[in-house]
Amino acid sequence: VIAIRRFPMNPALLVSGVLLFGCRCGGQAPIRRATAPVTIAVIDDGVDVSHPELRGRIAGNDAEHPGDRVDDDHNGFIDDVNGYDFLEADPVAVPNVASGDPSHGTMMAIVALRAARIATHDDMESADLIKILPLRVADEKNVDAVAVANAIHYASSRSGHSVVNLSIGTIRRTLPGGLIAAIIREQNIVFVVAAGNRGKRIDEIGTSLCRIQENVVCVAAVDTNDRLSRSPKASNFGPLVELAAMGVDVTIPGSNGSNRTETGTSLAAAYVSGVAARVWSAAPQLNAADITRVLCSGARKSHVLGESVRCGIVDALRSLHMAMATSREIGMSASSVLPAGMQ
Ligand SMILES: [Ca+2]
Ligand SMILES: [Ca+2]
Repeated sequence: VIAIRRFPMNPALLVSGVLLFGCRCGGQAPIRRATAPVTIAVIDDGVDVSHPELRGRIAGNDAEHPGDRVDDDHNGFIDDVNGYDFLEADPVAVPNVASGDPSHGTMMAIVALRAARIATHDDMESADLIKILPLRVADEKNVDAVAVANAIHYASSRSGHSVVNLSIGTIRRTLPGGLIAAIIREQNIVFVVAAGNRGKRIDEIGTSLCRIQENVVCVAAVDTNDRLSRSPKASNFGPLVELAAMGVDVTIPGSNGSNRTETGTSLAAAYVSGVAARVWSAAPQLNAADITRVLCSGARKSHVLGESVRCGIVDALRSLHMAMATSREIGMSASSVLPAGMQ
């Protein structure tokens, strides 16, 4: 358990609208509430914005009037009120699914929002600050790397902090230079990338986005016993993978009321995206690099998982507490010095 000391209220933090809450660590501690909006851009195969769990949780665009085929906010995208479809150059980023089953992107959105809320026992008011931005770049078969780069650029143009969820697996053949550049360019975004489901060491896969270290958090999938997911969705692993998160037999609600279970590193990445957004929302003074650091330093070590990932299993509360401590350092000394033990 991370000890959080009580400390005097800092006027600098009050000015920024952030109140520090004490922590009764070890019990149902009052944790720092979400205070700032954070967007989770789901760069995927589209999100069903009418899914019961996503109603009211989509990052809108008030400056854009829907359905009039006019780019009201002059951002280059017509009628982009619920994200954008970069595959079809269309305002409607909904997936092509005929059945009631949620698309991959819809599942990512649901898992991310649940992680943001449940991991910290949030009230709805806090949860409401975290919203999904659907950006479609893939159909059922292929990911369009150019569309991904464009979607990243679009996400960066939105106000407030952004987490980008990239549960799109490895790119075939080679990693496009344009996509790498698009990620590295956006140092104010936390990118959360799925490690992939081939059961391999990431450093042996030349085309993995996890090879980009800068501002990318790579996530492996584990079950409730901290074991990496197994075939046919065997989690990749290795020193280039920072975190592991729950990604085995995750219950996903369909839009028609039925449930199904899913396994894979995509789900684990979405979980971490939700946690990252929640932590950032409570500590908006932190930058993207700070958030990736507190996710890593707050991660739980597991003897079962061992050295399969670099930092451990994502732990929302511990990371939140570390973010608080880091915010305090920033507020008091105007520097981003991290407490001892962080990296
Ligand atoms: Ca527009
Ligand atoms: Ca319009």
